[in-house]
Amino acid sequence: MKISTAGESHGKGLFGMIEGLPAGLKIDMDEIDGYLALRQSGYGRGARQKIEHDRVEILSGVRDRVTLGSPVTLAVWNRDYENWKFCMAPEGCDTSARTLTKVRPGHADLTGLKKFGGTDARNILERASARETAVRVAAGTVCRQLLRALGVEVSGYVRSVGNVSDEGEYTFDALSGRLGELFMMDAGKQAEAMRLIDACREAGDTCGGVAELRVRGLKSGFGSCMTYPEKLDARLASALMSVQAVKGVEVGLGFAAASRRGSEVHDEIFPGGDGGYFRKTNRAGGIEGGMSNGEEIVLRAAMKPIPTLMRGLATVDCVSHEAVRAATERSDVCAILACEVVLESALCAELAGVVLERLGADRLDDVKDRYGRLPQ
Ligand code: EPS
Repeated sequence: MKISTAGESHGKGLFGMIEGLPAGLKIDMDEIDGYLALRQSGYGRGARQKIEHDRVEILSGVRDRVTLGSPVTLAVWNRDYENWKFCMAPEGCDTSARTLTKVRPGHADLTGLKKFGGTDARNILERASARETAVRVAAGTVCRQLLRALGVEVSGYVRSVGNVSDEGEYTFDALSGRLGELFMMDAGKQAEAMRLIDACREAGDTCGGVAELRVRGLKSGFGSCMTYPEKLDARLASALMSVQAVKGVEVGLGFAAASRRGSEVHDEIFPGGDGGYFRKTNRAGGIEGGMSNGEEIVLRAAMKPIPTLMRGLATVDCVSHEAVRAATERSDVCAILACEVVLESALCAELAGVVLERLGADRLDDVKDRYGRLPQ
């Protein structure tokens, strides 16, 4: 399975193509729209989300809500394009309008200009913007539906916002109780996090956070210890790191494992009654030797603060070469909830690819049959 996306933040829309989905998968478009709406929500978001009401349109690969086995093309149209087509239209427009030359530290602006040429960072930021993640969520939700057909579920929550951190441990079932404003689990912590976001907004600043992702129901043996590119942890970390603003990924105990002794890290194995095995702990986060071991997969991803600060950091205007304050486009103060939704989607997409590589991808019934015959 291969997924590619296209589209600019203020262009006509965002587009995605999924190749290699099996025929026979029922597509729930309401669920896709539901995740698109979730991606737009969360405490600390900016004015753009009041303009957009993201919905998916399926352009190919699906007939009467069931996949055909042909490439599935998805579109999420930008309502804001109406306000931008004078300077964004592919058919011809005024490219001297809405230029961005006061490049933002931490954004793709300056490095993108060095790489692709020119002095208008609009040409860079339009694609680098996290607006692209709308169609990633649409494609990821299709993949979520494929995984669900096999009994594999993906969920997650927000563990921290800035320096407000929840050190609790939660069961997979408990995650359905994540709180609406920031997807945190603890109401007290979430109230504290909201106060932090308010303080950042007042100071013209931004803040990031950490999301925890979980996968339940994935059988053992996905990924491989035999070659580097097949290692499941490497593949999932790569998928999560590809999400805008993500700066770190942990699997299971992650960095904390390095400061503990082996006896406090590895999950001891016990004989199960039916000739199987069981563990009392899951510090490995469900992956050993680059393969799923049948336990829940546990991943964490750290999002940096968004680089568009309303107070503008020190920078250089790339036309005048004078020291200035960075451009201040409208901006989110904190988008950790949106990032969590995108991370779940990126995880669903990568996992669906891993599963189909092992089980084939012509007909969903065959995929289900083969999955059902695998050991736990
Ligand atoms: C985003 C849309 C963008 C930004 C944000 C995410 O809309 P606009 O640029 O029109 O305000 O709000 O993008 C960025 C964080 C960024 O750095 O570009 C969205 O839909 O998620």
